[in-house]
Amino acid sequence: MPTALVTGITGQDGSYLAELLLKKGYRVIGVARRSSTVTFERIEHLLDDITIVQGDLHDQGSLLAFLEEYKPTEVYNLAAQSFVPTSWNQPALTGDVTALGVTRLLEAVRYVNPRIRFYQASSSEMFGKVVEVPQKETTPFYPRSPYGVAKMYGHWITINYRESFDMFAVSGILFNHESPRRGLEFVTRKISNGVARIKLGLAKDLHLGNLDAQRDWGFAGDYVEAMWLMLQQEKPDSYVVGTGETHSVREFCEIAFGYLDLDYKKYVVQDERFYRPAEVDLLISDPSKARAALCWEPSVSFRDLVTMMVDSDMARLKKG
Ligand code: NAP
Ligand code: F7E
Repeated sequence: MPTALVTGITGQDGSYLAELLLKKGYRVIGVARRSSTVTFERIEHLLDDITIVQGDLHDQGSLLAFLEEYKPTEVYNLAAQSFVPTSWNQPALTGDVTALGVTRLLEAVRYVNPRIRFYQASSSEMFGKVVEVPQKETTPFYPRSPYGVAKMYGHWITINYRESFDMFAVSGILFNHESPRRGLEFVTRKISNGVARIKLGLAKDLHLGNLDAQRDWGFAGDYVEAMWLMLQQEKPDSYVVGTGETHSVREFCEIAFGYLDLDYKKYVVQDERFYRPAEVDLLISDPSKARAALCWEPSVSFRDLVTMMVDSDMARLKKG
């Protein structure tokens, strides 16, 4: 039975990846940081089948200890301070976890067993103020937030360890991916939850920032399959993963509200508090390399993603 270790197991992607790995017959070791409240909401249904170890990307010793104890053959580094606006409020923490944390984990892998296959969760936020449309593996980066800058460091240190130490270190440059398990502060889930609350009479309006920002949004369940595929290739590499389509926040609102027979213009309030000091206006992927090399295809359309998220929030709120 192969063993995979996943950091960020309590996050959106960690939960889908754990499900996928279990289905494929892996023993799954999930790294969770200590917290005074329970953070296992997304993986509660998996707790009998996975092993949770306490660790933190700030803490080198904890990373070494669980690699030595569980001897994984694959390590997926999904842990990060991943919310872009927080990265302006806590830029040093974001750099420490999202950038330097990658080095700590790579170092631990190098010392314990450099043959371990390593996945780094890189991000389309690195493209930022895009210099090429659509964006592919060779597109130069121009990050627009401390988060984007930190992810660039993580991306390059992964490539550097691949080249310096001949490690199987892979960087997946994933475009936005969403699901009913997305954190409530990200715009897609904020909208699906917001519209459901309005429909059920629990809220009167929804305050959002820039409605014109465009993103290449896919379904998270599809994207964890791409992560796994990257670690099954003959050689380590970097891959862009996205749908190749882009949609605005406004379009997301139109579909989400329209699906519940509401007109978003009557409920959405544009609120300066949710604008960013520097915006990423347009992201759209060219995922040709991943499609050809990994035979990876997204399975959920934009419209189905929006309605899936609205349905899920409606059902959850109705249950109380
Ligand atoms: P998420 O839901 O925010 O999950 C982040 C995970 O990191 C959580 O499990 C969190 O634990 C953990 N974490 C935070 N700080 C940590 C620390 N110091 N030590 C150990 N664990 C820590 O993010 P996601 O959407 O699943 O994304 C997974 C990864 O992909 C992240 O690295 C993200 O930056 C990257 N990414 C995401 C997207 C996307 O669209 N979702 C696109 C490209 C790249 P707690 O539960 O304790 O907070
Ligand atoms: O914002 C606009 C906002 O916070 C998307 C992370 O997973 O994907 C995510 O980062 C867009 C931005 O995601 C609100 O200005 C408008 O243009 O959902 P988001 P993000 O910043 O794209 C990348 C790939 C990652 O790697 C990150 O970890 O929506 N927007 N109004 C808003 N955004 C939020 N959050 N809230 C609003 O009210």
